[in-house]
Amino acid sequence: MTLNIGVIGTGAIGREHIRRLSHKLLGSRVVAVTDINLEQAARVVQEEGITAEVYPDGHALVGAADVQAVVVTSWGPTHEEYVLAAIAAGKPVFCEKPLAVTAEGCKRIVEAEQAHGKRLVQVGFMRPYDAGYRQLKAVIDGQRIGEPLMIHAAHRNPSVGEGYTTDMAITDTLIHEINVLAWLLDDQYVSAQVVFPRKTSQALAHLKDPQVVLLETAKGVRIDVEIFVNCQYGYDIQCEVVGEHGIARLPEPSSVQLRSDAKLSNEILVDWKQRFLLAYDVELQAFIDDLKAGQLTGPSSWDGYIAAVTGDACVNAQRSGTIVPITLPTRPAFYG
Ligand code: NAI
Ligand code: ISE
Repeated sequence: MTLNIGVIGTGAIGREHIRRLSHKLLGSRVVAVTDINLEQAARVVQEEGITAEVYPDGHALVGAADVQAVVVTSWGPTHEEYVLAAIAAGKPVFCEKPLAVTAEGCKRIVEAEQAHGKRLVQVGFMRPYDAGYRQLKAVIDGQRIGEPLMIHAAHRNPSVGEGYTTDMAITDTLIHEINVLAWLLDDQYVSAQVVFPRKTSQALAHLKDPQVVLLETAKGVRIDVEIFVNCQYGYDIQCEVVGEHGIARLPEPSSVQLRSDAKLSNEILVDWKQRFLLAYDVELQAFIDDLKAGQLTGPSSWDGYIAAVTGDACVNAQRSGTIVPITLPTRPAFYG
């Protein structure tokens, strides 16, 4: 049985997901799309060679009789509205990060989903589906380096647009490390601090870039994450776990080692589309397969809420310059 999916937002990642849901993954097809730019939506349908109806807005798409599941890839501030609409319609929904732009918004989704009585939401935290992060977790869980003591991480984008703001380094970018590092360590955060190194001349006037976020976990692990979104040279994700008797590093994406012109070089990827291509495939295939099996098991609304609570503390730390305590609520039994 093929899952009929409606996609809200046909921009960069929306088009990527439409392509994988239509031509790459097993058991799904896109039957409906929408975007506030309806011309773009129609163009994507035509260029991707799919038979999908273009709906006037997200609510019409959610209500469409042939839409069995919803994928939300519109701008972050619109996510809460559409996820709540899908829950109200009793339809499963895959929502790209962030689940909502505030912790309160995420909490409203958690409450609505619990009132519905069954999990309907998967959040687009794809890094736990990345093969490199899974290998890293296997090393940690296998006690290959002893107990983790520190993590040194970096999240580097080559550049960002003029609409990218200092707090988005947390809510739009660091949110991936917030999610994946807690998963890696099976731990949770207790405090956050943000420091600002010398600003790069490549950042627009309004943007503080780079930033270094210092996190402490309940088990006492100290984490530093460099966020540098105008690094120029490429899209570079680094993660090094320092344990009691060893160090484990996130594998570099595989690339040919070139010896030429008296140089030794490897290519560096330039954006998230390629760097996490397979992870996006795996997370969405898991969404499809879980729905067929009758139970979602991927990143939940609760994970989205916890990430937002942690993100809010980091934004507070950006603004205050102080160490901000993080108090996370207890996970309800509903979320396993
Ligand atoms: P984008 O700007 O390329 O695409 C967003 C699309 O949503 C645009 O076409 C816009 O017209 C449409 N849109 C905005 N408001 C809408 C509404 N009310 N109803 C319907 N369509 C609406 O942005 P991008 O980069 O594709 O990001 C979209 C979302 O995906 C963001 O939340 C972002 O955080 C997330 N994302 C996640 C990534 C990941 O690694 N998991 C990577 C890139 C984006
Ligand atoms: C973007 O929205 C993503 O989620 C990418 O994975 C991240 O690397 C980038 O910084 C965000 O803007």
